[in-house]
Amino acid sequence: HTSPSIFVRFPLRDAKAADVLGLSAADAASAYIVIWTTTPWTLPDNMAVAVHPDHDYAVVRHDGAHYVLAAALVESSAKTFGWENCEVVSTVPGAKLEGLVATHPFYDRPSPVVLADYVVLDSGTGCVHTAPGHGREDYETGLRYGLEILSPLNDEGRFLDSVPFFAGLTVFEANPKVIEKLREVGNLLAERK
Ligand code: VAL
Repeated sequence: HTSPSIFVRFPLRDAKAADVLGLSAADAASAYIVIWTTTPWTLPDNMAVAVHPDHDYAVVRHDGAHYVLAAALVESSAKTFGWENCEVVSTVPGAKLEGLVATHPFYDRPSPVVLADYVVLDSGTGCVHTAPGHGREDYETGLRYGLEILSPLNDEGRFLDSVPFFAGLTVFEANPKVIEKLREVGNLLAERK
C-alpha cells in the first residue's frame, strides 16, 4: 500500500484565539491550526495538536482565513498548498499557544494545543497531530496532559462500531475514507501521494 501524506486544518474556535494570535475578533473567527500526517487513519483518535514551546509560529492570512504553522515552514507549506498570495500577519512563540482549544477536523469535540519538545521543523507544519493511542511520544504527551488514550480497533485491526464514519474499516481501508471525509468537510489543505 502507499502511505499518503496530508495537511489538515483544525478550526481554532476559541475565545482566547484573537488575543493569543494578535488578530481582531472577526479575523480570529476564521483561524485554523495546520497539521501534517502520514497516517490519516489515526485522525479519528486525535486528541490534541502538539507544538514546540521554543519554535516561532506564524499566523498566515490566505483567502480571508488565518492559519497557524511554524514560521520556518510557511514557505514550503504555501508551495504545497498552492497558495500564491499569503501574508504573515503575526508571529508567536509556541509556548503562547498552549491551552488554545482547536476543534477536531470532522468530529464535534475539542483538540487542545499542547507543548512537546520532540516537535521538529524538518517537514510538515511544526504542529503535530497527537493521537495518544498510536505512538509512544503521543502516548507520553497524552499522559502529561491527561488526554484520553483512544485505540478503538478490534483484533483484526478494524475500527469498532463506536467510531463514526469508519466503523468496520481496516486502517488501510480507512486511509482514503478519512481523506475523503476531510475533503468533504473542507479541512483538507493538501494531499501528497
Ligand atoms: N503523531 C503521529 C502522526 O502525526 C501519529 C502517531 C498519530 O502521524
